[in-house]
This record gives sequence, structure tokens and C-alpha cells, in this order.
Amino acid sequence: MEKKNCNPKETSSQKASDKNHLTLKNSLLKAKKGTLSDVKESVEAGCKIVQYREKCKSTGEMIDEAAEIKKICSGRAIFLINDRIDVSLAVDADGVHIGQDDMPIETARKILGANKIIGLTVHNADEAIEAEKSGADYVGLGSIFDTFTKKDAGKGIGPASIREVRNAIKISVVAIGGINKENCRSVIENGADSLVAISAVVCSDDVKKETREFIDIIREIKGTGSSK
Ligand code: TZP
Ligand code: MG
Repeated sequence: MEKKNCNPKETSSQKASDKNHLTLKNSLLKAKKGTLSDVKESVEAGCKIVQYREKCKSTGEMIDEAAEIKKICSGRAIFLINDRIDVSLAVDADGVHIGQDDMPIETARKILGANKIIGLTVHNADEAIEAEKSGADYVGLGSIFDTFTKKDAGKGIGPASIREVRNAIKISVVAIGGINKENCRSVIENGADSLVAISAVVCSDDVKKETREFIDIIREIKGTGSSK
């Protein structure tokens, strides 16, 4: 099947820089055993939230894959869909994660209802305060460190920014971007309720072990015991 062009309006210079980015990203971001295996291993290791983030597949393919992931998460992990409220509705996921330029939170809430989880990406305390006022259930704050996984993530805002956001709002703060086992201490110590680690987990040789090790570090810092 022909590869779908995710952005038909892109210019040729955008295409060239996207190609460089993708080449670099693909060399770094390789899910070694595939998405479903990675989700299964992470959830078995104790991961409590899974977000389906897919930018290129057709809606039908996304729904099929999301339905499989939902089965793996069922009763064990919260399952959120990135960007796509329609896909979230189609598979009856637990909610969505949306960005600053997506549908307003209030509109997403009208569509999804009070019981679904809605998270919003924020980059600073002002956006976090707005997100909370609009009815977001949590904020995804990032990018904390530099990352190759998201092309437009910008420079890392640093772990100290987590403290500012944590102090400004009551809803959960989920830190994202360039987080690995070496720097995740600073993320939790600065007040993140939880963290996202994409490349650190899916590019590892053993997704289950890597997830467990993250969880153990987080629990040790929060004083909530080990995953074993
Ligand atoms: N939003 C901000 S950074 C990022 C997203 C989706 C990617 C994080 O990926 P990684 O591999 O954990 O740096
Ligand atoms: Mg988005």
C-alpha cells in the first residue's frame, strides 16, 4: 500500500528537513518487537497509562490497532488516544490527549462527556492554568529535555519548569520529552505526578525490564515501594 503523506501542504524544504528528521528518528526510535508487544510488556511491567500516538495510518488502521491495544490495557492501564477524538470514541477508549492547536477542551468535553479523561499539552505555567480552568484532567508538560521523537518539540524547558507548573495547578502534571532513567529523578523530584518515556522504553532491548526499572526509580523517589 502506498505510504500516506501525512501533510499534503508541506513545502519541499519542509520535506527535506522532515526527511532528515525521520532518518535520524528512525535510526533511534525503533520499536524492536512491534507496538502490541511493547504495550503488552509495558503493561505487564506495571505501566498504568498507555497513549496511542499514531500520525500516519489511516483511520481504519488506527481503529483496528487501538482496539487491540484497548484489549491489552483492559483492567490494567488507562488507555488514551492522542489527537483523535473520533478514534477514541470509536474504540471507547478512556479518553484523549490533545494539543494547544487542537479542538478546545470545552468542545472535546461536550463530545466525550464528563467521564472521559482529557489531557492537554502545555509548555508553561500560564498554559497549565488555562488548561485547568478549561476542565482538563491533566496536563502533559514538555518537552522537558531535548528529544528527537517529536519534530516540533523545541528545546527542552528543563526540569525546574515542572516545579513552577506543579505549584500553579492542582490537576496532575505528566512530564514528557527526552526523559530517560538517568534524568527521570530530577523530573519526579521537581513534582511531576508521572512521566512519559517513549524512545527510552521502545528502543530498549527489553521493554518489560526497562519499564520496571523506571517504575522502581519513581516509586523509590515517591516512597511507594518497588514494582516487584
Ligand atoms: N511531546 C513533547 S516531547 C514528545 C511529545 C509527544 C516526545 C517524547 O518522546 P521521548 O522519546 O520520550 O523523548
Ligand atoms: Mg497532538
